[in-house]
Amino acid sequence: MPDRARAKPSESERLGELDVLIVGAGFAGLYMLHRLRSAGLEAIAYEAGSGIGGTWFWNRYPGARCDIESIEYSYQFSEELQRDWEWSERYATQPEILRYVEHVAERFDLLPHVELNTRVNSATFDETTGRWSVETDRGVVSAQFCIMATGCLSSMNTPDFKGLDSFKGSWFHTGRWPHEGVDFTDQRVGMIGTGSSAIQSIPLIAQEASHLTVFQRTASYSVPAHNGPLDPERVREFKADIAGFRERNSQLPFGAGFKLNLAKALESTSEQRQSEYDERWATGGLGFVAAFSDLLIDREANDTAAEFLLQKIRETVKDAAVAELLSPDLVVGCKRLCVDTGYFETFNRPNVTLVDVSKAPIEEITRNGIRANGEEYELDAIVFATGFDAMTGALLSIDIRGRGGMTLREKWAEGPRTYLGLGVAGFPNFFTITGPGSPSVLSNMIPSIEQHVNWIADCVEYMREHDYACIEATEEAQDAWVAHVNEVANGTLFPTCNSWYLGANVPGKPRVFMPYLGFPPYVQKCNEVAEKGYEGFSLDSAG
Ligand code: N01
Repeated sequence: MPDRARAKPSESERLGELDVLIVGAGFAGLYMLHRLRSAGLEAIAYEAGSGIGGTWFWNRYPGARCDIESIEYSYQFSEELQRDWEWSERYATQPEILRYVEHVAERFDLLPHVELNTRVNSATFDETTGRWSVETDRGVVSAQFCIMATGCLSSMNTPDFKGLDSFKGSWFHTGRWPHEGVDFTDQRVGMIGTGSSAIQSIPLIAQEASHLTVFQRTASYSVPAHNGPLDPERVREFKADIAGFRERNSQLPFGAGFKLNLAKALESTSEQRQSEYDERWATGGLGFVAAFSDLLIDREANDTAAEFLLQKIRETVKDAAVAELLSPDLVVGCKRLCVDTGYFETFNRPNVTLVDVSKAPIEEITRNGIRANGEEYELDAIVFATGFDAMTGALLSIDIRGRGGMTLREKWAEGPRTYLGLGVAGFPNFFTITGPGSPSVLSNMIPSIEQHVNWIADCVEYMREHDYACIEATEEAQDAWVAHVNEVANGTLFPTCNSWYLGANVPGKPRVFMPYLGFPPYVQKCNEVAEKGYEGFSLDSAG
């Protein structure tokens, strides 16, 4: 994409003042822009990257693809767009998703309203004017509303390993992969991490590198993707009933078309369980967690799924000691289940070594490689597949100040607190798209994004129609929502392991379960709030 940003005066420079400033031009920021501009508002999106696409702009590591099926991981706001666009594979690759985002931006003429290469450093609410003053590395702009479309997994987690500066080889983070790609031919590569990004890239890097050493702190469960060309019959069925397909999926707990089995594992016979798990394994994908309705609620039920997955590891990995190390001792689904193509098989290759760093952390990065368990592993390149400061990292990297100069960092010192993952008490006219406290990462992200964007755009239009200048979540509504989010999570097995859903992967981050579990009840709640004149928010005709 050409760097247009510096070629012409920016829209903000021309306009001086905006109705809405959107931070981020990924799936969320772009659709927000479309909705607001269609409603006649002056809105622009500031994007730190040199291109649009957010997650799909940055995550270009080998094997990067979505773990939600392509026909579901797409916008539904335009019937024509859904009809016209043809996905090529069951799970789309990063380049294909990026092409899709770029197509959408061009089709709906969004690019002139995106300021690329523009990082937002601070956003301050001015109580006298009732407007946000937003400072970027290119100047200051004023807007009535500030909308954060900063993504849930966009702020990288790069652990502070001692000695990284001394490493004489090259190093990369999966979340900021070089656009020109990396050639690992004849290189000794070290990979730190075994989450989704690592599991997708390990099989491909192992084929290229002379040797791959994987440093594993926590083993992950993974199910096969069984990826391949998209079945034309499936596409035909989808296009024959797009609205029905979307509506049915929106009624499912994760807002994604995982075939839900209402039976309980503990009330089924071992033959029924085996048959259900076999079928899910043969189908592949995240739908495995919907095999029984008690899997994510009852530890004993979950153990039956764990045993099935552990058996698959033992059957696949030839070296029993390596298979044992690759076997998680966790609740299935508690950390995000991974979806792979040939991950466990890769450990049968003679050029792949697994190093257990669960009992003692990596000691240091040396000039020549990585020292762990008292041994130095010589490497030419290191890949950090160490994930993200999820859900709050990108928001808190900006100096956001609400009423009384209170910063969001201070407000969230004990963990994020929001009303519906949409608004924050003390921060008027400020919205977060798929913020903490909304289904977000525990749902199909694109429908969740669209639902949030539609809700916010409807709210802004409602305010205009009713001459309101200012909207703000109340502390009471926020407290009640936070309590409810926790109550729902505590009724499940999700809070029982050290996942990034809890912030447990980032040292010092408060341990708070951030996503809301249950897409359909969440949507219902948001609709009710809007129908009741934005219940739980205070609305004012002056700032
Ligand atoms: O990150 P992760 P990710 N020393 O946090 C390890 C989405 N996504 O980028 O588990 C040693 O899952 C860490 O160990 P531990 C998806 O939602 C989707 O892989 O903390 N190791 C872990 O093994 C996913 O869940 C797709 O003990 C260290 C790994 O690094 C989310 O993004 C693809 C360490 C990080 O795993 C994040 O996935 C990719 C240390 N100091 C991502 N610090 C698809 O759509 C961290 N680790 C398929």
